[in-house]
Amino acid sequence: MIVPGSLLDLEWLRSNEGSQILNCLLHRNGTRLRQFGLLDGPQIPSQLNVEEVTYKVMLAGKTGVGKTSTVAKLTGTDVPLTHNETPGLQTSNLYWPGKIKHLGKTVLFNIHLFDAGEAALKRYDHILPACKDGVDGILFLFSFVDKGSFDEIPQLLTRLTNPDDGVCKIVLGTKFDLHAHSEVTQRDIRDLENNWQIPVLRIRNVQHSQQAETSGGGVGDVTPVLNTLCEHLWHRDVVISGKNL
Ligand SMILES: Nc1nc2c(ncn2[C@@H]2O[C@H](COP(=O)(O)OP(=O)(O)OP(=O)(O)O)[C@@H](O)[C@H]2O)c(=O)[nH]1
Ligand SMILES: [Mg+2]
Repeated sequence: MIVPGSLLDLEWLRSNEGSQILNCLLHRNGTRLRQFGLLDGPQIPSQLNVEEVTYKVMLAGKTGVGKTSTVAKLTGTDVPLTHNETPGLQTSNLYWPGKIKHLGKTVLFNIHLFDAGEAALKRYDHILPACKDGVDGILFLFSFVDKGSFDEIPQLLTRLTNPDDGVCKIVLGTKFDLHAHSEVTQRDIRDLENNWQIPVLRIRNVQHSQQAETSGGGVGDVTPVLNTLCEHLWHRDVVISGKNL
């Protein structure tokens, strides 16, 4: 497993250059990422010399675990308050910047998220191949308040990936705001990380306004998840291209 901060400079986002680029990606109030259309990507001043890289990432996990809510939280849209099964396949994209330490290069990660409802995946055979085709990374989701969803993760890992496929794999525990009622222990998480050599992250998919009241809110909530995802996607490219770190 790679050490956080070994490839991406995690402090860089707070630098002048980092915050200038981040501001181009955020809403004016600075609390969430902005949506961009197909033909109107972020306008980053050309003198900042930013290279854009595109990745496809799918979300997997039991129904109701929070895949659609996680996409909303990460992309800066409204998190659904109730569970509506995702009907088929939904795609969204987000931009997140990073500074590659060993190259001193600034990169804009353009991440396409593929979110399929679990019921639709079971009902239609063609959805899973569409998600897996050319996929660079998979986020495996479980909910802290549903042990069953955690116990399904190894099965999902075996079903969707193999150790040599080069796909970047990250496990994400949702509903961490309800951790007082958690059915998943720290030990369960440590064992999963050690057995599969995969990082396990945590996310609270609560509305930005709710979150702001409790813990400062804003884009800071999603920064650790996005940094880790980008760092692992970049690491995968480094491994695939056989370059030394
Ligand atoms: N408190 C809390 N609720 C959450 C969190 N994430 C998701 N939820 C709630 O969990 C329910 C299900 O979330 P969805 O995102 O629709 O679940 P899904 O995995 O997309 O489900 P399918 O589309 O059926 O596969 C919704 O009521 C969300 O509001 C979280 O981090 N905290
Ligand atoms: Mg859904």
